[in-house]
Amino acid sequence: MLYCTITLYYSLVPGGELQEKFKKNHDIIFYRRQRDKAASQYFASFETLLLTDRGASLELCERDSQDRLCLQIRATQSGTVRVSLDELQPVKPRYHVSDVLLGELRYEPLRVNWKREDCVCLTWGLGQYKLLVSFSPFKLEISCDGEEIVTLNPENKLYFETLQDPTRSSSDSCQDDENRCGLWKETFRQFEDIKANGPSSVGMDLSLHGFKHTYGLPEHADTLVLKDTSVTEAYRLYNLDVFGYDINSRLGLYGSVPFLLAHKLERTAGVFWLNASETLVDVKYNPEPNEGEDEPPGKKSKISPQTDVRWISESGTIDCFILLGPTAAQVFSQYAQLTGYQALPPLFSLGYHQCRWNYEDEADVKAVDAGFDLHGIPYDVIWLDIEHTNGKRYFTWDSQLFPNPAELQHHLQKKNRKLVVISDPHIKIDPDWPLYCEAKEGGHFVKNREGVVYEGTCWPGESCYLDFSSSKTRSWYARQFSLSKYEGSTESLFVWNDMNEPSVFNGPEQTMPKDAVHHGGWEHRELHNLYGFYQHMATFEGLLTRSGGTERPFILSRSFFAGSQRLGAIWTGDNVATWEYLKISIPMLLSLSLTGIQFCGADVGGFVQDPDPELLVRWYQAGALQPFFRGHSAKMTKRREPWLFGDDVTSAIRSAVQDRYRLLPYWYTLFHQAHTSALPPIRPLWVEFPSDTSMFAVENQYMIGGALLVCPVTDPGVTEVKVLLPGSDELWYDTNMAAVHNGARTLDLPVTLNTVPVFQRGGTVVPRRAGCGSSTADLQQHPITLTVALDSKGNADGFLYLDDGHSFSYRDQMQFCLRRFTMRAGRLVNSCANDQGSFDSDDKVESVVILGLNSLKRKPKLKPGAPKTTVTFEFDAKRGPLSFVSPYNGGTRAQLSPNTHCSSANGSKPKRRL
Ligand code: NBV
Repeated sequence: MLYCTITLYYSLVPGGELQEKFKKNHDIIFYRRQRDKAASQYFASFETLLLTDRGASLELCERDSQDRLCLQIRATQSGTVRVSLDELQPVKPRYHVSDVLLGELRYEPLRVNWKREDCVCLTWGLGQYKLLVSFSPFKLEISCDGEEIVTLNPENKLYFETLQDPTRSSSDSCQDDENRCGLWKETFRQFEDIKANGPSSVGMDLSLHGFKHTYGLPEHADTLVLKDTSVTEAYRLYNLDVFGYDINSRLGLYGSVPFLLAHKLERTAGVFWLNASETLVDVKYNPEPNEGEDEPPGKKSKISPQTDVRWISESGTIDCFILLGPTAAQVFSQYAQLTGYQALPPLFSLGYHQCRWNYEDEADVKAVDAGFDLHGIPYDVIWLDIEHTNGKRYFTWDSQLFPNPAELQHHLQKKNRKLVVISDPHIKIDPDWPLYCEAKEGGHFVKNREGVVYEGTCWPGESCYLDFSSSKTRSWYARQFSLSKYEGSTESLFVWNDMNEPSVFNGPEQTMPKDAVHHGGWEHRELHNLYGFYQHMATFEGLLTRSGGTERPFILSRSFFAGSQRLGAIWTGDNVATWEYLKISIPMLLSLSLTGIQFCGADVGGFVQDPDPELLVRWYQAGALQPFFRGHSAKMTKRREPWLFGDDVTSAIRSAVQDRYRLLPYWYTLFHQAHTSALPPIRPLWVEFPSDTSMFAVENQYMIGGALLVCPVTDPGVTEVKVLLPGSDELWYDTNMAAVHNGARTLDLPVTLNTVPVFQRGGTVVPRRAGCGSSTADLQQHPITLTVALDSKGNADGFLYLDDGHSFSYRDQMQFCLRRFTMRAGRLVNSCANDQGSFDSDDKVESVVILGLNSLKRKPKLKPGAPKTTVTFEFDAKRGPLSFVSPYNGGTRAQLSPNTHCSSANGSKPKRRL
């Protein structure tokens, strides 16, 4: 039976009223305290300014309280400004987030550009950026070539609650001052939170000049463009297990990335607030006044729009990074230089995953596996949820249901398929279970405020929670994944970390009490949002060590933080099988992608409730176009393997999954790009069309890489969808119909149940496999095909990345191949795009489809459709394996026949292998 607390968002309080399980803004006392506080006045003094070769430091003093802060300003060459604030002389150290930033950054020396009594202007590098520090009151303005970009503390909302000595501070007394409530103790429902450090919140405001659109701050089930929170709840960043979460809500879900992006014509900027405690973010858009409203007619308004953002965290310090772009690509790269790049997924994990809570037993798993073969649907991974264990003891197997787990994995592995098993962070209290005893003796559990091991309830009943914030505990946990320790596991077993917010059924807001204590004596409140990140990190270490450091791990985690992209994949948790949830999955995944979490997906079909067949098909079609592609369903739902709904449904799902497999060379190339340059594989339209304001809020369509525009159907019973095709200079080729459309228009596209609207942008080359096989390993047998979609000048460009798909040899031995395909004036050139790599494989390009020859004004010397067209091509053989076995025919959509004639630019025949 499903544990009853999970279904209860609300519970009855005496009097029969419903009370919510999760806090609303007004229940969050530190947030209220900051919001209600009159503006503070921090002053700086020039005498305290210290310039070193790594930046500047300055002392700030609050006028009334005389609290003193230490401000550090640092800047990197790549265009990031770091502003850090901590108490100058704290009564005890405050928590600083470690393990999220990649390492020590390289800062530039700051120099004084000019100074006055009340301010100093600093600059660095080539001098285009300036930092104006005003002393009274303190403010910081960042500008580029005279244009203001961001102002910190424009409204004097900077507020740092300095730690007090508990023995000398007066206790809570709500009578004399309402704001004193909750300073040292707070009660929410039946839960008491004793604050060992008393009030410790930090907050600051900033203005983004000229910006009217902001994005990011996952995880919320909400729109892509952030809402103005003066009329709604603030964005809450607090990792919570919210079963069947509400949509259009700012309630914090399973993970948090405190990173916000802002975009306007000619600039994208980012703000990263590195703090792991509960955080609320208010966004306020200030539109520009209508021209002439405040100023004489005819005079252009000097007041530009601006967005005000206010960050408030419960504890820790202020460590705020301003990423200056100016392009979106630069912001992605600046952010990745801080928190890391997307891990390159093993190829199998980009295939389709089949999950259910639960596949009952070994026979069930084998039958489902066989079902995919029988129905010709490729898939790579089958998953086991919590029921596979012996009484929810992770790292064990139910001996009745899964008596031969290793044999099961070999059975799957013979078909090159993998098994993923769940491993949650709670550990059943069972003195007869060696793993529990070892963890207890090793001091690996989180403690309560009294200093004894904290106990909470979860799936196994009474449980303890591993303290992954300790590197010792992470290594201990990592060792549990070794093949010798984890009985029944093999190299083809991979891992799923669930419930790692952490979820505690009997905890406040179904999570761990904030006054629980971690390694080093840190309260849970300091690092709550890092808990899942740390479990993910420990599991990553486990799988990495298991292979002696040679194989790429695959781990799916529900909870995450900034930097989780380095560790694997993330999914959007317990969604519901309705059209609204299908729709919201797109902005949710785009927000994750913008904030670095690029290997992300949503449960296909919806986790809770039963989808009708049409919804299921549409969800597969949408899921096949999302980075992580997994069908999943809850225990209480009906079975929904793709072949259970009749031939039409099976065939539509088959075709969506097969298309995904054929497109994997493109996806893999995009992931290589994410891994090396931080560009997200799926991108909102504004990222590709930054100067087209009509794209800034589009969230039902997006780009896969720079080449494919997709518009999944997310409404029932439709026979037509409206597709926005951007760019007046663009051509868009309908990949289903081979029709070409001009950009800057809305297309009314007729659709059937089988239509998946995908358009290839003119000027691009998309690599695919010619067939799809039954798994990604099988897929490799098929040759590559290229779809060259010409732009209006007859040009096109694209890349293909190849490596062994599973190991780190691409990194350690440079065994990879990156090819570039360039079409110019009727000549297609296949050249090496990175000559540091070398990779031996049998891959070959078998066919080239050229789209758009007919629409060219000056046609290259190709005769569309002619059986023996001679086409010029050039083949740069430099250290790459890819050969054209049968180069192409020119035709608007002519598939190559293997014996088509060709000649190369240099007259030589292409070699088969390099
Ligand atoms: O482990 C059971 C489920 C899992 O299937 C789902 O994907 C997770 O998001 N898990 C949550 C626990 C409870 C769900 C009600």
